Amino acid sequence: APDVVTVGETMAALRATGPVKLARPMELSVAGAESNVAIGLARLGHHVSWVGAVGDDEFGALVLRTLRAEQVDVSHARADTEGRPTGLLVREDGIGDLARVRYYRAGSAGAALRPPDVLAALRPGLRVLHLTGITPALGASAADTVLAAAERARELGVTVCLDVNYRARLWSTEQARRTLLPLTRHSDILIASADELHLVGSDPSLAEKEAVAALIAEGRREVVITRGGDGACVTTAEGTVDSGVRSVPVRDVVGAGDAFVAGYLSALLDDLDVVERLQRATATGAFAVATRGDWEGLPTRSELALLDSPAGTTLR
Ligand code: KDG
Repeated sequence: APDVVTVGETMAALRATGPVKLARPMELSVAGAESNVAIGLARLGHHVSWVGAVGDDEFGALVLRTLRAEQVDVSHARADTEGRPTGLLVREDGIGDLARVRYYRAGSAGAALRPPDVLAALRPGLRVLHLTGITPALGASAADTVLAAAERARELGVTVCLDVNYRARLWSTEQARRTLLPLTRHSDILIASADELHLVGSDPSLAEKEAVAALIAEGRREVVITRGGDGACVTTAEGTVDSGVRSVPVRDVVGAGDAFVAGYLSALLDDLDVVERLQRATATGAFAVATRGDWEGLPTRSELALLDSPAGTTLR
């Protein structure tokens, strides 16, 4: 039985090595914030189930095959029977580490997620339900599904983790706030960047410190604020802990947040304390940043320690 369930849309991902309009070659992979977390957890040896819908098409087969190969349980995933396609994401690499992402996911199978899809996967004994603010942005049915999942998990005593992950291409801040506020009230662990706090706090005008304190006062168990290359901090009722910074050569920052979450939840599942959770999270985040692709470079458990080898080490 899985320790973690996550629910979301996973798309086919095309990555161009330059402007698409110049017909550069593209690499095909898969992308989805929640499945990135699932892969990260599975690589670290945890039992994790991804719930979602794909099209009854080759991209859908690619998504399911990839997740299966990564030891992610897909027994609650389904292929759409009404002709909706698998969503697509196109990414163009720009100058340095700047990248542009475009979605082709309106009307996709993954956006047509319904509450029964995920409710069947939530069983007593499950430890964590991981959600992001991307899935509820896909439409009313997906938003209902995510909220229903959070409510059921709560009833079962399952820890609910919500990564805000605001995507401006999918919805406005007003829409996001309206949908994410009720979802936040069902979450135990809230993960956000400082500039996302106004989407999940009951008083959007509060500064970071006060906003975090208010979230804790309203019943969130842990509020994790991520700061990209500057690390992260966690606030609980006991106080705030800072991660410190890990410097790695930056190759590709997309997926770093998901890798961070995977490390954080992995350490939580291992019953490690907040300091150790942050340590593992910054380590897995660093792996994602230092390697190409959203999830391809995520570490296995034995690879975690490699980050501490001296620069230029060759393993033979
Ligand atoms: O977190 C990385 C994601 O941005 C990527 O995998 C695609 O889920 C995705 C999204 O909607 O942006």
